[in-house]
Amino acid sequence: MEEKTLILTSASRHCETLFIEWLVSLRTLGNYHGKVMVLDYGIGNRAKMLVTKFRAKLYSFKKPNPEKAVVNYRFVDMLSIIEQHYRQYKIAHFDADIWFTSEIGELFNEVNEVPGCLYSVECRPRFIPRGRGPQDSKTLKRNRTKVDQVVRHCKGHINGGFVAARYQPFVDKLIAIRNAFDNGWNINRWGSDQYLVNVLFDFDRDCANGNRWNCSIKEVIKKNGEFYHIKNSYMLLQNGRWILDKSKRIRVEKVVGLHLNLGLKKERERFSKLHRELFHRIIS
Ligand SMILES: [Mn+2]
Repeated sequence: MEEKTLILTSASRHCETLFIEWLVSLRTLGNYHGKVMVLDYGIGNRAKMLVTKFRAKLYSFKKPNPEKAVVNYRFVDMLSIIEQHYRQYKIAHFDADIWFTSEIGELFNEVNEVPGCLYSVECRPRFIPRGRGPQDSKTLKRNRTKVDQVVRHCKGHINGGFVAARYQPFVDKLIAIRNAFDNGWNINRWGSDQYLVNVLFDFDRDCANGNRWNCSIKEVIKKNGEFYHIKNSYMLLQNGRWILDKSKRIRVEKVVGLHLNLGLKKERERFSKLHRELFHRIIS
C-alpha cells in the first residue's frame, strides 16, 4: 500500500514565481509522488495551470490585508481541509520560497520517529525584543522566557516556514495556533507565526533537527554545485551575534530544501537558474 503523505504550501502573487519553482522542483529533483496541496491567496492563471499539470490540489482563499499576513492565515485555513481530506496522512508544510535540490522521501521516515513536530532552526535570526505576541507585561515576559529557552536549546529560532509531523501532532499544533490567534495574537501582523511557533515549541515532543529539509540560504555553503548546511550546533551566540565555534570541527549535511528567504534576492541560487534547462523543458 502506498504511504499516505501530503506536502503543502501557501502562495500568493507576491511569491508566485518562487512557488512555481517549489512545485516543479518537488516533482522533479525532489522525486515526490505523494499528494500535494496548495493554499491559494491569489495566484494567477499560469501558476494555476501548473498546479493542475503537477497533480496538486488547490484551495482558494481571500487575500488578507496586508498580503504578508498569509504567513499566519495559512495555518488557520489549512486545518479544516486537512481534517476533511487528509485524515491520517503524514504532512509537511513548506514556505513557497523553498526549492528541493534532491529526494524528499526520507523526510517522512524521520517524521515517524518524532512524537510531536519536526522543525528547522534559523541559526542567525533577527532579534525582536518585544516579540510578536500579546504585549501585556505578564505575557510578554512569559513568552520571552520561553523563546530564550528555545534559542539556547536549539541554537537558534525555530523557523516558521517548515513543519512536518504525523497526522495527530500536526493537527494538534494547528489547533494550538488557531487558539492563540483567537486569544490575543495578532493574525494580521507579519511574523506572528514564527514567534508563536517558538512559544509553542514542546521540548518533550517537538524536534528541531530538520535543517536538512529547510535550510536558509544564509546558512549554507556550496561545494561542487551542492548545498551543505553548516551544522547549527556549532553556532554560538556571543555579544548578541551568531558566530561559528571554530574550536569544534564543522560538520556539514547536504541540504534538500533550500530556503531562499523571500526578499533576500538570491537570484543566482534559484532552481530556475541552476537547472535552467530542466525547468524550461518542464514548464513549456
Ligand atoms: Mn520563507
